[in-house]
Amino acid sequence: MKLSPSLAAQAAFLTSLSLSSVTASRIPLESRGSVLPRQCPDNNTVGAAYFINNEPSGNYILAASINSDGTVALSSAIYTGGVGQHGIDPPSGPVLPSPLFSQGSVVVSANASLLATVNPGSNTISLFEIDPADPTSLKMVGGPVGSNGEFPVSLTFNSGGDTLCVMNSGALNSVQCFNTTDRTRGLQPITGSFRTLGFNLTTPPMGPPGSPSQLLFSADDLSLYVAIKGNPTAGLPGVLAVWDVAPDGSLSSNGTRILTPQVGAVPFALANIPQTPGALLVVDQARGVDVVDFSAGVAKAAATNATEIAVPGQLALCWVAHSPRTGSFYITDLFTYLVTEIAVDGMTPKIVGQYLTEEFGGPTDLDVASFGGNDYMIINVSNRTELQVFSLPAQGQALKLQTLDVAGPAAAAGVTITPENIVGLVTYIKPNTTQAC
Ligand SMILES: *[C@@H]1O[C@H](CO)[C@@H](O)[C@H](O)[C@H]1NC(C)=O
Ligand SMILES: *[C@@H]1O[C@H](CO)[C@@H](O)[C@H](O)[C@H]1NC(C)=O
Ligand SMILES: *[C@@H]1O[C@H](CO)[C@@H](O)[C@H](O)[C@H]1NC(C)=O
Ligand SMILES: *[C@@H]1O[C@H](CO)[C@@H](O)[C@H](O)[C@H]1NC(C)=O
Ligand SMILES: *[C@@H]1O[C@H](CO)[C@@H](O)[C@H](O)[C@H]1NC(C)=O
Ligand SMILES: *[C@@H]1O[C@H](CO)[C@@H](O)[C@H](O)[C@H]1NC(C)=O
Ligand SMILES: *[C@@H]1O[C@H](CO)[C@@H](O)[C@H](O)[C@H]1NC(C)=O
Ligand SMILES: *[C@@H]1O[C@H](CO)[C@@H](O)[C@H](O)[C@H]1NC(C)=O
Ligand SMILES: *[C@H]1O[C@H](CO)[C@@H](O)[C@H](O)[C@H]1NC(C)=O
Repeated sequence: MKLSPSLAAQAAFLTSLSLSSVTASRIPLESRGSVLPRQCPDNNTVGAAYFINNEPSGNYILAASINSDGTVALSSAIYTGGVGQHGIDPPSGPVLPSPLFSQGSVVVSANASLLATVNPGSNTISLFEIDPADPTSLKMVGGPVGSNGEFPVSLTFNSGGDTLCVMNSGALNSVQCFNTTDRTRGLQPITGSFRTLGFNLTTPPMGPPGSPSQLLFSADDLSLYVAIKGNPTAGLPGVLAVWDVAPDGSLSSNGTRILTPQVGAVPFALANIPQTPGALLVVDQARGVDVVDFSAGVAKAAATNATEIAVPGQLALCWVAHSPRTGSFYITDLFTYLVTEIAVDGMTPKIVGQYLTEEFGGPTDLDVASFGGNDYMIINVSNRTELQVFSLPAQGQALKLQTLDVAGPAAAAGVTITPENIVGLVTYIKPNTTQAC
């Protein structure tokens, strides 16, 4: 197994997370940031991209339309019925643009045309129906419901969209699943799906080190994965916890905890690998990218080391999205401003490209919108309050298409935007969209 530079060095970085340390260890690289010329005679709305402002005064979903040429435009703001909150950054550090230390704060089920968001300051989650004909229009289903824990930060739908699970990362850190099928009453807790994580955390939690990161259904819906970051300076390993999911939606009473070093020190984001059934990609803030093999069961996965690669020069490698068209995973690094493209062959990850978002940009959450034979990667560029769109015509060939200012339009619409609070980025494409240009 290949390791990135010394864990102690990484640990020092993680506890300081100082913004001024950024330039020192940047690696040189090519920028493919040229703007594509576009021809698009019939430029309609084909979908939407969503994120939340996560404000303590009121949590709003911001919806941007996605046009058939891949560009995005801010369109509407929808109240979630709850409030946002920022986790506690290291005492000596600045307030960071990663308020929940997580991936999956806003999620979509294309299958069920549903969107769900966390309200971290209310200990609730909210469910919305997406209008397939006008995806920037959302209708709340029932009302916000308790997350059965404190400081909810990550959500996951199963593939059918009839089950939604939430992970709480505060003093009461836990997992709870809900049935989404009652479109009148809204989310109904599933019996036997509450599990505590058992970590000694505060509300709001301190992070990023030591805080819960993400939960995710396996591709076959039979397992639920949870990633919790280690804290190298406190000597705490990262953890990947796994529960079996029964047909009635309940979770097994036994879970398995896979400790680092097998899965790395600071797991931040998870993704299923479609081309390798049972394989899970783990983005590790301290070590690079791991691929964990669950195809022969949980016990075997726990006993086998992950296949790991380091991403040279990485500083805060955190968020991941998959492109069906290129088959690659795209991973953002908050402090190098790079997106790293990873291809996975069987169990083996390899770097196939790196792209600069923008100097001092600070890319965070991202998603890939796939329609009409084209894929577009939409990235929240935190330090600029921007969305950036890249076209993904083929592996290794991401091309910057658009940079959209978000602060101006949001302020004009009267929606409060505090840059370091905003979080999440997820897309929805209208069913049967064949048009692209
Ligand atoms: C497509 O529509 C968007 C939003 O109206 C606009 O910003 C963009 O320039 C249009 N693209 C083309 C090629 O007309
Ligand atoms: C949609 O749900 C059905 C039924 O659960 C499932 O078979 C299918 O794979 C799902 N599609 C996606 C894209 O997840
Ligand atoms: C929990 O963490 C606090 C510090 O945040 C510490 O004072 C306390 O002893 C810990 N409790 C346990 C049971 O480890
Ligand atoms: C729970 O225990 C059963 C029986 O030993 C085992 O097959 C299964 O893999 C375990 N599940 C987890 C998530 O540890
Ligand atoms: C969800 O609720 C519906 C309607 O009550 C029921 O048919 C279905 O079995 C439930 N699913 C789960 C996973 O509990
Ligand atoms: C896993 O990695 C550790 C540390 O690098 C090593 O000591 C151990 O032998 C490896 N185990 C397997 C099963 O490869
Ligand atoms: C944010 O932008 C400012 C101004 O360009 C820059 O000085 C600062 O280093 C940037 N912060 C990060 C985290 O990139
Ligand atoms: C999309 O296509 C599927 C299968 O071709 C069809 O069943 C469905 O009705 C279509 N949906 C819409 C909204 O046109
Ligand atoms: C992206 O999120 C960060 C916080 O995580 C925020 O600072 C930034 O303004 C966001 N940008 C957009 C376009 O939403």
